[in-house]
Amino acid sequence: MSDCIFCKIVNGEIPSKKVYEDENVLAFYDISPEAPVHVVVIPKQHIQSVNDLNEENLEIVSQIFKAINKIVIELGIADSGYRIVNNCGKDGGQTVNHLHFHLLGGRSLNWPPG
Ligand code: IU
Repeated sequence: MSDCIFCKIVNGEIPSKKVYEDENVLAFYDISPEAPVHVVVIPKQHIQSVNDLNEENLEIVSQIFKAINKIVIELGIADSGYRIVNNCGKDGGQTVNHLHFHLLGGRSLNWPPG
């Protein structure tokens, strides 16, 4: 999608600090980190939100979680623990309409979120 900021990050129009990349998945450091480790993990394909997952594209979620498994080891938070967050839609706090998972760690996280 030409006006999607995360699509622009995928195609290199907007720079990002990449943490992980494969054919279908990209992970980069969040520009406004909420924890010592705050990575955004996205499909390269434009999918607006969890609401838009379907039989055709659902495999990407498995690929994203496989990537997260590698990233948490690489960043040294696999054993201490971390949180994966997806915000969906307006009330869910989604501000960028390209499916993404926040990976947060590096400190003890509070629960419940606001
Ligand atoms: P949200 O779940 O849609 O609210 O998360 C969007 C995240 O994307 C948010 O944490 C932003 O700080 C982050 N982000 C970014 O890392 N780089 C950008 O250019 C933009 C947003 I715009």
